[in-house]
Order: sequence, then structure tokens, then C-alpha cells
Amino acid sequence: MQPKHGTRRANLEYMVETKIRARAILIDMEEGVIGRYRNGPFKDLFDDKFIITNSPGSGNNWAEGYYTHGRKFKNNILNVVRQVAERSDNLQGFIFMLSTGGGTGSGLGTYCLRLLEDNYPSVDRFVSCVYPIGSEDVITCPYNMALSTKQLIDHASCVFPAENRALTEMIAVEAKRKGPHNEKAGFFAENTTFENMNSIIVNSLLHLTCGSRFSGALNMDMSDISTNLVPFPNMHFLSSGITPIFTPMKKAIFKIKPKLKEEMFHSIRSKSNQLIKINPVGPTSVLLSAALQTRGDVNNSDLRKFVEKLQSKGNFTTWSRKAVKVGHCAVAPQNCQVAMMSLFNTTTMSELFSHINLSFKRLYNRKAHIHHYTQTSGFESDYFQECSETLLNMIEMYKQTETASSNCIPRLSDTSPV
Ligand SMILES: Nc1nc2c(ncn2[C@@H]2O[C@H](COP(=O)(O)OP(=O)(O)O)[C@@H](O)[C@H]2O)c(=O)[nH]1
Ligand SMILES: [Mg+2]
Repeated sequence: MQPKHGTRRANLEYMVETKIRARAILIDMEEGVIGRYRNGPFKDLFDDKFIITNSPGSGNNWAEGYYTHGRKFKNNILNVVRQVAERSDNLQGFIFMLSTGGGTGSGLGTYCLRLLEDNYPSVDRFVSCVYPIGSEDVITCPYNMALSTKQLIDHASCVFPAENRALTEMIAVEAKRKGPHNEKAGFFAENTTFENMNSIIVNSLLHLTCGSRFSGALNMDMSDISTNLVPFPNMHFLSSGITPIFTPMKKAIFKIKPKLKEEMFHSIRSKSNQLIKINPVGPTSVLLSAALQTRGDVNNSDLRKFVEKLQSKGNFTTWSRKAVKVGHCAVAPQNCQVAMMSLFNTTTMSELFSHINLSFKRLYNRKAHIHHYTQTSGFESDYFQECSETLLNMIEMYKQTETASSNCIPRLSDTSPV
């Protein structure tokens, strides 16, 4: 049985009626945030046994989340994860959703990443994370971003970053395109609310997981993503581009014209549809890998055309051009005939690392606010420096790849990012 209408209320009623439960663990050290899920309209969706809270938060301090809360909640978290994992018929991976700018998501979130790596070493860890660049409301945000990014580099299988400034711009463009009566199109009074920003991230996650949720001949599973898109250890940060940006709530179009599909394909590789502010097909980008996920009314010849176009437009290395991974899921999102997502492993990802390192250095050069971290039991002061070195190493690895990509390299060693 499918919900009759694509409205939020209808979806909710459908979930309650069919007793659908999210296979999700909610963790927050601020009780009030999770309270919305415990007591709000989604309360039947989440199992109370799998909610872990505390108060009063992590004080915007990565070390507090990682060490203090990590130590305190380790056994509780492992116990809950075990129960949820045992309910799965086919555990394909863990998906983490966190912000890198505060204390809980960044600290406790990346603590959990390491905990699961130790306890489930063969299960992939995918991370959808927010970089609050452009919406920094916390002075210690640069430290938290740098410290958690080191953990993501060292312990995640794949990272799908989203920058708040990129999401904000996408919302602004969409609002302008839809005109002043955009409430009907699913917008809220304030365009840059987290609700709107998160909606973009949620859509990207729905595309990412559609191959695991629906059957199909050309499905791309989560595990295919880490194998196909990560050519060298640690170079696992991927740029996601989606279209449509929001699921349109307007009247459905029943016949999709080929031109519209081509425009959509153009959008997903353009910089304005990426969840982070980089240009994957710009002049400085070298593509280490790419994937295309389509949903709905797209046929094999469309797909072949899209891939050929990407191979001719994108600046791939000699060894990555042939290997564009393709997934097609016949089931489109609700009220939508076609949707697409691109994933790029591009050397321009170094721009994100440079931005994090620069904002980190601005504070760290003055040693401002470091005492909050160093007085947390377990935190070693050298760790700041180590973090910055890891970021610089990543930037250097991308630069080397960029330089070497113009030469033909017949054989690659296991780890060299040539
Ligand atoms: N896009 C997006 N950004 C968020 C959201 N919640 C928080 N942020 C950003 O992430 C930063 C850290 O979040 P915060 O809740 O303080 O951190 P916590 O300690 O992990 O709970 C904030 O300053 C916001 O800029 C959200 O739901 N969506
Ligand atoms: Mg929070």
C-alpha cells in the first residue's frame, strides 16, 4: 500500500498505519532537541529504546563530545547499535548524520565513527555531514570542524559533505525561480531555515539509498559507492549534485521531454547544484571518479548519452575516464517523474580542506579558546597540530593528483594518489 498523496501528513499517517519504524538511533546531548521526535508528530516513527540523550549538551566543544560523552556513553551506544544491527537482514553500512561545527555531532559523532570501525570493521561507514560555513554562530566552530574532519579522513568509508552557504544559495535561487507564491512549492516563510537546508540533504540521502530500498536491474548499492568512487585511502570525500532541488509539489508532468532530461543532467554537474561550493567540471577540477544515479523516467539510451557527455566534458585522469558508475532506480521520488544525483570525487575537494585549515589557523595562531579543549580529560594539546598536518597532507595529495593527471601513468601502487 502506498500513501495516496505526497503530503507530509499523508506520509505520516501511512507510516503510523503500516507501523513503519525508522531503523535509526538518535543521539543528542541536548535533551530538548530529541524531545521534538519523542513527543512530536513523528513520535511513532522512532523507538524510544534507541534514543540516547543527556543534558546540558557539549558546550560547542569537540573534546567534550569526543572524550567526556564518548567515555560516558560508550557501552550504551554499543548496546543500542548491536540491537539495531541484529534486526537487519543485510547490514550494508552505517549512515551517520552530523554537524561538524558544534560539540556533540562533531565530537560524539566522530567518536561513534571510531567505535563502529573497531566493533564492525567490515561494515562501511558513510557520513552525511554539515559544514556550517556561512552560518558560523559558534566561535569554536573552526576547531570543531578541523578536529572532526581529521576523524572523518581517518575513519569514514565515504563522506558526503554539505556546506550551509551552498544550501542557502540553492534555496535562494529556487525561491527566485518559483516566484513570490512559493509557499505552494513547499517553501516556508523563511527561506534559509534549517528545515529547508535539511530537506536538500534528505533528498540527496534518499537518492543515495534508493538502490538499497527498491529493487531494480541497474541498482547502485551503498557498498558499490565506496568501491567505485574511492580510488585511494582517505580520498573519500564526494561532492553530491542533485536535481530537482526540492521535490516539486506542483501538478505532475506525465510526459518528460528529452530536453528537460538533458537540462536536468546539466544541472547535476553544475556548481550551483552541488551541496558544497566547488565546481566539479570547472577548469581546475580533475575527476578521480564519478557516479550518476537516476530515478524514474530515464531509459538506457538516455543514460548512455549522459555518461558519454560526462566523459567528454569532465577532466578525468587517464585511468578514471572509463569508469563512470551508473545506477538507475525505476521508482522516482513522490510527485516527481525524474530525479538525478551525481557524485564526484574531484581534486577541487581540497578547497574545502583549505578553507577549514585557514579558519582553524586564524584562531590557533593566537591560541584563542584552546584551554576549553586542553582542560578536557583525554585531549592532548598536540592534537591540534596533528589535525592541521592531516588537512595539509590531504591538500597536497589532491595537488599531486592534479599535477600527475596530465601524464599517462601506466601502473599505480596501492596507496599513491597519483
Ligand atoms: N544545515 C544544518 N545545519 C545545522 C543544523 N543544526 C545545526 N547546524 C549548524 O551546525 C552548527 C553546530 O550545531 P549545534 O547544534 O550547535 O551542535 P551540536 O553540539 O552538534 O548539537 C550550528 O552552529 C549550525 O550552524 C541543521 O539541522 N541543519
Ligand atoms: Mg545541536
